[in-house]
Amino acid sequence: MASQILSSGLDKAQQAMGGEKGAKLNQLASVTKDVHDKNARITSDYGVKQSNTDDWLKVVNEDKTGPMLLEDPFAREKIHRFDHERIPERVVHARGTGAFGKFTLFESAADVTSAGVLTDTSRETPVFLRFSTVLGSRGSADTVRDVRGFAVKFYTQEGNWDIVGNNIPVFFIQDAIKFPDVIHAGKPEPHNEVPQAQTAHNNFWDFQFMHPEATHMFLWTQSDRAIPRSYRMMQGFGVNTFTLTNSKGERHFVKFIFTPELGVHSFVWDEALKLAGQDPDFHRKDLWEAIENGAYPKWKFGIQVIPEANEQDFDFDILDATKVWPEELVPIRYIGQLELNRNVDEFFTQTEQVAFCTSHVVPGIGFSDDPLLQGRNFSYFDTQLSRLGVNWQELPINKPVCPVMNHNRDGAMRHTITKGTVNYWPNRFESCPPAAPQEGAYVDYPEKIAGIKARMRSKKFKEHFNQAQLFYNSLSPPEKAHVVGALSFELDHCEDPVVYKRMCERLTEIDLELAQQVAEMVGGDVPQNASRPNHGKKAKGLSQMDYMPEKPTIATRRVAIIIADGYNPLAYNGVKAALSAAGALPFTIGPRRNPIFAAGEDKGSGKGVTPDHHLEGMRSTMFDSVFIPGGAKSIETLRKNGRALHWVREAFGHLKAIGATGEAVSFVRDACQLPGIAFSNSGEVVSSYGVVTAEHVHPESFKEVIQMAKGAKDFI
Ligand code: HDD
Repeated sequence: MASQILSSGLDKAQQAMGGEKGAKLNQLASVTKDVHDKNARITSDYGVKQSNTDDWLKVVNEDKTGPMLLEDPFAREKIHRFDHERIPERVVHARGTGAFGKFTLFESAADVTSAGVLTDTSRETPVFLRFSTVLGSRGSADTVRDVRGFAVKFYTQEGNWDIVGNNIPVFFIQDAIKFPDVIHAGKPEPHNEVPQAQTAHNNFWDFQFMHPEATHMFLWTQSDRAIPRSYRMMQGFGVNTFTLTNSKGERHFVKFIFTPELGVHSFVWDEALKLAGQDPDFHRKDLWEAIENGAYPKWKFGIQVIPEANEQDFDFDILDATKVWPEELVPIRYIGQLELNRNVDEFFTQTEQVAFCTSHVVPGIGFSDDPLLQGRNFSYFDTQLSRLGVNWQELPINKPVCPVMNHNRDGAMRHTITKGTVNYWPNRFESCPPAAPQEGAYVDYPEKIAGIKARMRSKKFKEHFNQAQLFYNSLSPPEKAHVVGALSFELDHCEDPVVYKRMCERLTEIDLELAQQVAEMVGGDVPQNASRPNHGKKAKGLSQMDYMPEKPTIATRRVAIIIADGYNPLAYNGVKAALSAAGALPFTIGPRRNPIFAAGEDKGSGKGVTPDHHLEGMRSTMFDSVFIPGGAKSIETLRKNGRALHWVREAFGHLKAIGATGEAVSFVRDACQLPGIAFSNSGEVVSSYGVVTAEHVHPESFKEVIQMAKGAKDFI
């Protein structure tokens, strides 16, 4: 039976990965049990089979009622286990989701590092990636405005390497000692625990004003980057400056970057707000759905490298985590690919128990004196001790795939049984000695340090606004408008005039027009002069418009097709087939989730189409695009349905691609009610403002709908 359990745990992806390349999944399979195993029976935790787990043992009278017996070991075990099911949630990044995958290299970085994972192009390194929001509790909504965590565990042959990154390349603070302050200020306020998973409150913005160093980062959080459409459509950044050392012992400073194959895309704010209530698990489900459908998300992995000798060549400090390294100065060298291809088997033991440490690096990779990183290196290990206990690295999801052996022992929940009579080094048997460098031991870089003990920052750390301006200037006009909207929303939620008025002043350090627009909206004093001139410089790679996919694609995009009885089957079937062929996910939506009949289809003998959902069950926000086929009777019904009308209007307001044929053209025109849009009124296919209409069903119209749906928001 044991081998059956093992092999049933080996799914297709794992078998495909095979051998050494499937090292992590094979390891996990050895501790995986299958609840669907036909031979499985309920036992107590101590292994005794149980006949009834529904009724507590009682002393019963003839009516079968009576007091329960404390004696019942099974009932007590079940309740006691339940009482202790929860562990502390992460103090930040509590809400998240994860998946397995692989990391491959297409170019060796042997010129800058000796790390096997970055030099051996024949390797397939297993990975686990956990995405998260930062401020919300474990049960909070996915789509809130927040930074997203992007934490990758590489199970390398030389030990685990963790990149604990975010989807934004900079951070709020420069020194780790400020971390508790920035998090306290962002989390719900202490007196009433309000608001949940929001930065739209007094304390957060008070902190931002008190810390000019946060200016660059808060601007990123007010941009579209903080409301991603999908975890699959955002970048990942290691943020901190690490180092790479090559086999000659030469050291380089490095930043790590992941760029998604699908491009970088976001919601509009209204969508994100609504989805937080309509589908709080939207991102979690989106990732799960894509992987289950075989649409494996992929990121290009890049490094930005600065030789040690060039550390002082820049007008910012390259160890300052509130700064990016502009690509014009330090190009990104893309050398690898990360792919996610397998969902977890169990959320708690995998996604919840996975634990990352910035301090976990492998030979060839090291730290820098980045004061945020140095503090992080202390914090992560420490937090795992309170969250998971001292033996957290023995948990299956955290366990390295290479051998682990040392003289660390004991502690709560120790699993490994280490045989032998000594638990210290050196010992008379010379058992378990340290490794030599040629055996792959980690070699510390012999950095020369001389200095005085002081609580200080370097001079360059004190400049806070140049890159905030650089970021703002690099945004496209719609992105800038979104920043104005976001700041206006957030500061409107601050009741204390001291907070919002000061923040309006702070914005004059970035851009006068930005400050004026926001001040006007939120009740600040509208400034007449900038605190400093905007230098006007721009850099590439900061606007997310720079990350449109190389090949525009509709793959994995969710498209709603709305029909009612009497719809035109030619248009419905044609668009549905075209969407599926292009890798999109079409969902049929009708007034009911019972068969809907096409024009000319006899209700008595016809089978009809059973919609995936009904109009009350879903909302336009859950889809990227909407198509409505014609059919006089169908459109007559939809015209009377407020939900259908609102669907089209809302989708248009959210800049989504909308397609309509035949009678649906006038329906969409009436729903959108915007004079500027052109509609088809004869045989032609017309595309206007993301709305594609065709009076006649025509293969061209399907193509055009798909083309438009590939990027309506970006296109508009
Ligand atoms: Fe952190 C979790 C990312 C600064 C202390 N952090 C955590 C996670 C991510 C980040 C993605 C979730 C990991 C997971 O999925 O389990 N943190 C960052 C980035 C930072 C950063 C990109 C800036 C460059 N963090 C930072 C500082 C400190 C911490 C300066 C403390 C001095 N972070 C923690 C933590 C957490 C954490 C308290 C909570 C749960 C955990 O570590 O495992 O230790």
